[in-house]
Amino acid sequence: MATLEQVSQCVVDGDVAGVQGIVKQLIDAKTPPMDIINKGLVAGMNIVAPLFKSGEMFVPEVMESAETMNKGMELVKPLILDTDMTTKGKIMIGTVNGDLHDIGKNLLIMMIESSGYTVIDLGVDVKEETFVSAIKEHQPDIVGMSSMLTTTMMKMESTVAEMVKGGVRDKVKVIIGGAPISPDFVDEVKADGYAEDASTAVELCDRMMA
Ligand code: B1M
Repeated sequence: MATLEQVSQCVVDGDVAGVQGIVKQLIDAKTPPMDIINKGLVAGMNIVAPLFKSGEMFVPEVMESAETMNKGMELVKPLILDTDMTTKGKIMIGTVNGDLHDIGKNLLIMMIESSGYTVIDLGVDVKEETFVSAIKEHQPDIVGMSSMLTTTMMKMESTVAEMVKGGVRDKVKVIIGGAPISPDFVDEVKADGYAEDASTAVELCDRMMA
């Protein structure tokens, strides 16, 4: 019988080939999909993070862990999406200019989509001008920016400034998040809201759309 600990271990080991077999067994055994995400896949990344920080794991190994996490998510994602739901609003999300981290953003997108929003994923390393042209093209209700590096978090401010310059700032609500971001950063970059994780981001969007 497969366990959630085995899923975490696959992520830690970067076992891209093995993770889907274990996740499939858990799905067949009716394990709640959010447990597979939070207690399996994300729990594994939470083991990886301090090992990376302390130098016990290196970039190529962490990339394998990220790939393993994404492989596992592929199987769980359809289970938490309700395709018949009418959309609650349109949310555009991207990782800021210079930043390539996308695991948190992808998890965020999954949770937001599964709660009934239409999501436009701008990907990673999104330039300030790209946010602005995409707002003009898609006219989202909310724009979310993710940053994982202290060296890229100020790109949130330059992106908001570019939105002002492009005449679209007052047409959207701006929300921010990511490991180095704190609630008081909202005022600094002239955003509208902060969420510390994917679930609170959904609550924040719901409050903003109410
Ligand atoms: Co990077 N990395 N990394 N990395 N990496 C961190 C962020 C770091 C803290 C590791 C450390 O402890 N030293 C550190 C940043 C230090 C700092 O700036 N102070 C760091 C560094 C230094 C780097 C490089 C510079 C390393 C190098 O090359 N020497 C490099 C930078 C590349 C670049 O972006 N230009 C780099 C590269 C990488 C990998 C490619 C190896 C890989 C990314 C793979 C990928 O994303 N596809 C990677 C990873 C995996 C990490 C850690 C270990 C894990 C991040 C993660 O995926 N967590 C990370 C350590 C850490 O975070 N403690 C680290 C799991 C994920 C579910 O959580 O992303 O936090 P998280 O997302 C959460 C919340 O933050 C929140 O909700 C999410 C879900 O609950 N959230 C939002 C995120 N965005 C939000 C937006 C919102 C709301 C909530 O509203 C819009």
